[in-house]
Amino acid sequence: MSNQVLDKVLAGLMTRYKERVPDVQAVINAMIHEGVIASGDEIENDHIAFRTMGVPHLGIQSLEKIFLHYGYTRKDHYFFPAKKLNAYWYAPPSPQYPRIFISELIIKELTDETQQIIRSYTNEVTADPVDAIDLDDAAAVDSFLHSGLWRLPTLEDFLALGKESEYAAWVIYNRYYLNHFTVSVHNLKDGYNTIASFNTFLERNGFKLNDSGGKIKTSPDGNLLQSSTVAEMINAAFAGNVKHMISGSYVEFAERKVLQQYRTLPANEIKREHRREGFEAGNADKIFESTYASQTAKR
Ligand code: OOG
Ligand code: NI
Repeated sequence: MSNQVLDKVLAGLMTRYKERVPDVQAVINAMIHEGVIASGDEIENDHIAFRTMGVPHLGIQSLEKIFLHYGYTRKDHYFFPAKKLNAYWYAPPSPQYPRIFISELIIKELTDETQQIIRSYTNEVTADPVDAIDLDDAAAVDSFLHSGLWRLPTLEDFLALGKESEYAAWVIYNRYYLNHFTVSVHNLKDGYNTIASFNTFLERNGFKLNDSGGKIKTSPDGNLLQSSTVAEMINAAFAGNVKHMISGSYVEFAERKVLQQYRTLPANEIKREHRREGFEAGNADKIFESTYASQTAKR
């Protein structure tokens, strides 16, 4: 079942994302060049991800309303104590749509100074902005996702936030821009259908991978394997038109293995529901670092 409004909202997110992250088209071109796909439309998008500030009127509870309206279902919760983040993943209304991963910074656990900087921006939002949008109007949702929720930050505030939470600094500037999309590798041809072989292909083509905790992040059950590029740098314009290079977004890759009980099924009968679902906190914890200076320094 397809939903034209959701199709348009997802297309709008992908358009902005591709403009900000040249690696997206570069990965697609490399896949075409090596005969893995004939066009970018063949890529299965495993999931997309957003980051939010956990304050009244914003955060997960606000952003999720958009996707719940399109038939997404909230699934498991994940908690990242060191990074002070909560997250949920959302299952799509039908399998042709990507899963969604939304995380949120737990503001009240930060130092007073950092909280004060964040609230000086987020306090400009005095009612849940999603409640004011007609969610059946794709253009309205698209413009909401790509417009400022608060004033343009100063570079000084951005740098101060980054000292305590690189996630906070990322969100204050990048807001709801797509954090990543995810190439599903398990249905690709042999030589490309595992994370190990796909990483080899990526590195052969010059892409830089996040190596926090190792280049391959593996769930304890062994069935969800993920990797990601280090975020693309963008020449950000701060208040007063002060320019500074900061982390933008990145590209992720995921391999979901067929669950043990379905391994005897013929290959052509394997569908999404036969593979490992959901996410994994241990993998995610390291993937977040794709936008952190410790990783982007590798560019
Ligand atoms: C999300 C990191 C986690 C996953 O697939 O586990 C993630 C982020 O960087 O905002 O994408
Ligand atoms: Ni992800």
